[in-house]
Amino acid sequence: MRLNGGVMLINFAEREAQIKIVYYGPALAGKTTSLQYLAKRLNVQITDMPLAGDKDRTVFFEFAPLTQKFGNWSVKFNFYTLPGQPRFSKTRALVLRGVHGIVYVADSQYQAAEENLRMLADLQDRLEEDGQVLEGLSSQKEGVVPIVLFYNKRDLQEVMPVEYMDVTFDLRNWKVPRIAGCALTGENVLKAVDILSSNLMRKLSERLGLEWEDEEQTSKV
Ligand SMILES: Nc1nc2c(ncn2[C@@H]2O[C@H](COP(=O)(O)OP(=O)(O)O)[C@@H](O)[C@H]2O)c(=O)[nH]1
Ligand SMILES: [Mg+2]
Repeated sequence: MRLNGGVMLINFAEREAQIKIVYYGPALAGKTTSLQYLAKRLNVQITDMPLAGDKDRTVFFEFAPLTQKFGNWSVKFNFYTLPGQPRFSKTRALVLRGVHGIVYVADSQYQAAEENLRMLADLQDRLEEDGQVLEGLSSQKEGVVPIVLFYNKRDLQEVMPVEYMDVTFDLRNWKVPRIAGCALTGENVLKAVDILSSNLMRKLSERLGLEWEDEEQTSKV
């Protein structure tokens, strides 16, 4: 079932690379709101894409493409969000197929604590089915998927302290980037993508054998 899991789609003849980024996380955490802010700021269109779901249901998921120049290469970032209440794991697996990076949107409200962890475990399971693994969780070299944790809804009054959320995600042992923000106002939404895309571009440039200068190249993302 493994297609191009973890391996970037690179077309050397056309000097074009495609990178798939998925917003994952619990229902109502703010994935769609994040993508909407991103699309607005970067001036790209969001398309509702149909996906054949289970039991003849069609599930729609959001998709937004963003093309960036990188030297004489063209890099297309394809952003996807997990659909609303994806009851079927098959749907989640389909959206994830061929993913290169994850923005994990966690809801900072106390009542979401459990669901934040449950969907993260679900993400790991779905990736594992495709022979992939989240970064920082294994010494595996192939199929490692970079992730950034986005602690959303920091504008609300009653939210878990950031340090508390770090403990729930065991970030002392799991060395991945995290950033707190607010998808409604857009606070740190672009920053989260920037952290992830810098990581991905570093990997890509290693594969292409090119120099990669962080600040300069990703400032627009
Ligand atoms: N207060 C607050 N509400 C948010 C924030 N982000 C999203 N929401 C709200 O949470 C609800 C679910 O957001 P949505 O983006 O649809 O979640 P999704 O299911 O993860 O795609 C909506 O009513 C949003 O307006 C945020 O940062 N702060
Ligand atoms: Mg949504």
